[in-house]
Amino acid sequence: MQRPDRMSIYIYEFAWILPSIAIPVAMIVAIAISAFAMGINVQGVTGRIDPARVNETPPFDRPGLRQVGPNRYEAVIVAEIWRWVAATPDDKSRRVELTVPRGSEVTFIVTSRDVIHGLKIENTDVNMMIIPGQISRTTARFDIPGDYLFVCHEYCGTGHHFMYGVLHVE
Ligand SMILES: [Cu+2]
Repeated sequence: MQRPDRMSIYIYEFAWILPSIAIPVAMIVAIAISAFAMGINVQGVTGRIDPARVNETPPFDRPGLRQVGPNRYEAVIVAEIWRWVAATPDDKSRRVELTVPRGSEVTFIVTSRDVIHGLKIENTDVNMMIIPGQISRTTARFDIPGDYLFVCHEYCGTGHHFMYGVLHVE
């Protein structure tokens, strides 16, 4: 093997340097293509809201579940430390329970009043960041009866583990 002088790089060194630059570059290109060319974005963000005026801003002035068509429901939910509000703003119960018939399509419209939360509903694709100032929206279909736990999946303070509710599918 050739003895290296100050300016040369061993071929083995180069074999590691090249992929350690090429792999991150390829990943950044892949993220840019998926975000800008294919339009793949974080689930749900559909609008902006003044987080200080959640109570006065529709639809969050009337949180809760409502039927909007045959087998179609809208669940308007406000996240705050440390509960999901899906009833009148003065309802102090920590646990939210929503009930829909089997085969329902439920659109979740969610925002946060204070800090960053996350909404994850078990056994569904619903997995959204709930960020103050943003309205997150997603739709899921519930064909299998049962209780679907929904939780906050973004650590939001000491009461984070209390932040859960249940969607009953009858
Ligand atoms: Cu949390």
